[in-house]
Amino acid sequence: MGVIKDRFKQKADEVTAEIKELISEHGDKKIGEIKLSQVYQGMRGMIGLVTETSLLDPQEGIRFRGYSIPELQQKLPKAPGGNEPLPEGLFYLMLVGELPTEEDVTHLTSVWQRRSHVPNYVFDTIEALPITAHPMTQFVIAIMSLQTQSQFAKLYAKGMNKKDYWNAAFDDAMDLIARLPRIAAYIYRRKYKGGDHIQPNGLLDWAGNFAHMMGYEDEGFKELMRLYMTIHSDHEGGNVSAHATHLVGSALSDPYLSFAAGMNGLAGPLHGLANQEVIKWIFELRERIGSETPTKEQITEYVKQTLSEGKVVPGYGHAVLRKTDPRFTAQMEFGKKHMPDDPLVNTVWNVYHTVPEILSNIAKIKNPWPNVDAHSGALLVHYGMVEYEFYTVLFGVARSLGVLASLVWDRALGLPIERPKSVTTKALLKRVTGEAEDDDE
Ligand code: HAX
Repeated sequence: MGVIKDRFKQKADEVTAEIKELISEHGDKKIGEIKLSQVYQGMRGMIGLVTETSLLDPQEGIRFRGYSIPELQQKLPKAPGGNEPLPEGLFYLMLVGELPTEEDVTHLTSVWQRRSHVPNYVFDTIEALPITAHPMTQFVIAIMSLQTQSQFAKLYAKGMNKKDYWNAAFDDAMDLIARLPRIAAYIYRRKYKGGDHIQPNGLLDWAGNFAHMMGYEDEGFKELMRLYMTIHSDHEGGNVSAHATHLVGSALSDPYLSFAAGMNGLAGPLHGLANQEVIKWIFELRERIGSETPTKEQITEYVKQTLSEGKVVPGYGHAVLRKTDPRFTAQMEFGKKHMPDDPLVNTVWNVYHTVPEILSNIAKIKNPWPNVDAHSGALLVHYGMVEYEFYTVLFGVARSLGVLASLVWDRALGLPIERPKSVTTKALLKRVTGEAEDDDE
């Protein structure tokens, strides 16, 4: 067994014992009540699943295994000469539950390098799609074609003992994470750079190599990718991409099938696709006013028009957060350090100084503050990545770190198939009024 796998197994055994004891001592205790409105409103606030890798506080934002983003920036190993955390370190932290050493991170980089070979038929599958296909469609289909490599599926077909599920899930997760940057970079170069592909550089870290394969050699862009991959990796378990991965995995669908399900969810405009929508929305504003530097008044008018057309203001609002997303703040800090005078980045900041006041005056909107997607695109454009339809693929590569670490935990903890109870409106009515209905639900 590899070093990381060994450490994971030891930790998983400890946590399994803790959970067994917790359930046996406190299994009958109530941890909350469910209101009828929550049943209709996307189960908001309902505690219904366990995710060990990160926890989201509405006021403070995300903590990964207890660490905030600024803490991660301080404590996780960095690339030589760099300031941003290496995503390898965050993956180790989420998986093993402890901060990694420099050596652990170097080891993980080389493990992923070793596992990163993508079979040619995956590229052929991508090539079979029209070039106009959305990058997220190409990404999901490529992941599905790679599913033929699943160890979990092969071993299950042979008759795997349930005690070994975690082991096969672990190997699939590592292989998939190692290969995703190559696939994503291939899609980028195919769609936007005339199919002029770039071979991996075996000396670079996971995110640095990803930047290189997409054709971005600027050290600033590599640092951005390290930060980007870290802050987009996980946001506890209830968001659509994490929950979809977990849900599909609970049927013992292998990690490739489960992750593809999560990516289909990430491709929705209320979730990960919001990052492309933000830049599209700002580009449209610039085009409309014929200027790269919209004033506060022009932004106000544009926001009001967006709302009057029954559309959402992309990058603003959140199902759980009630303050500015610390992932937005981390990107703003990056912008202040590397590109304080960039006009698009400044527009993002002006939007930030304009939108919350307008949204706060709309009673139904629970959170007027920016989320992660409000900022990311402007940083990418600064380095020349203007093809905003590709942005959600970057998010998807990053998200693999959290949801796949969680999926390995799911199998190690022996979590069962997920199957909440659904009811009809008539059944609910009967439950709350006590009145029997004539026709059964
Ligand atoms: N602009 C306009 N209206 C908004 C809004 C926004 N930014 N945010 C919320 N609202 C509206 C909702 O559409 C909803 O209206 P209806 O009742 O008419 O349907 C109402 O306000 C109540 O919504 P809420 O309770 O405040 O928010 P939800 O938990 O239902 O939804 C969303 C959270 C993130 C989906 C929502 O804020 C939104 O659509 N934001 C814009 C899209 C976006 O940025 N998504 C990315 C979120 C972060 C993420 O997942 N990144 O990947």
